Amino acid sequence: MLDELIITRAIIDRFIEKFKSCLDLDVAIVGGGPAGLVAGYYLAKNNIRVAMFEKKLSIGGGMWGGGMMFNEIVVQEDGRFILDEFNINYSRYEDGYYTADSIESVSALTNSSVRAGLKIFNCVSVEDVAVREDGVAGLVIQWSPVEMAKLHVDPLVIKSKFVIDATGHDSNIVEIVQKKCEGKLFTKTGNIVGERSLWAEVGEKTTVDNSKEAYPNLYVAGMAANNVFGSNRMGPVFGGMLLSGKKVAEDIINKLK
Ligand code: 48F
Repeated sequence: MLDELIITRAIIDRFIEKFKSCLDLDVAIVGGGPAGLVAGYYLAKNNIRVAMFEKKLSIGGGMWGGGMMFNEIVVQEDGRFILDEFNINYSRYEDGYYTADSIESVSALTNSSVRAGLKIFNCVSVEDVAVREDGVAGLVIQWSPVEMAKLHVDPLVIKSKFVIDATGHDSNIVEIVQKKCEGKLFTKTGNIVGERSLWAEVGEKTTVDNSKEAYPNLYVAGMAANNVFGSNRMGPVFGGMLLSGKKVAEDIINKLK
């Protein structure tokens, strides 16, 4: 006989265990798009204490919809090994161009990163950062439905040695830091430089180069990196997003060593 109280208690207990194990992290990732997921995978695989906070119910960000809701993505030669790493099926379209089903891609990135040890909290919005003299020190989090309903409820706080802003085009976390924290960003202007119009070749390269520390203890990855450091968007080619997540994970792993 199924006991509903056991079901309820099981969910509450397990969630609280998971949540409590993520209050004091090495790395907190904001945003569950492709860049954040790949970063989370490589960090978790290297036994870094890492968790991801995603404001939506679903993980995957802008990857589900492929290009204009044609649910296929393109990955160029450079990023192909990451498709292999995540066991994503793909096929050659022309020399150097591979296509993958966007639904399978998001599912595989999510599955592999969780299995590697990444803890994902969906429906959680990051509304601010915690700061100390030496930079960002954690996240201020709130249930997304509270934010959506504009309820006046105080948030909770997660401590983290490093934060990755993987929030896509808006670079929400860097935006907050620019507005509310002391000092300048590590960009050429000291502020968010801003995204430029679409140029796939340049956007893809720079999104990897720009995946780095943008403020003490705050890293950027994916489209957020190009918004913060000022480079082009690239459209539905995803090699750069995947490589960006790997690059930022490697930078942080080196720093933690
Ligand atoms: O936008 P998104 O997929 O970012 P990405 O990993 O990838 C970009 C591509 O999807 C695409 C592209 C490729 O050519 O340009 O746009 O850089 O995922 C960002 C995620 O962050 C979440 C948001 O819901 C999305 O799933 N997010 C944004 N702000 C917050 C947040 C926040 N304040 N708190 C929690 N999650």
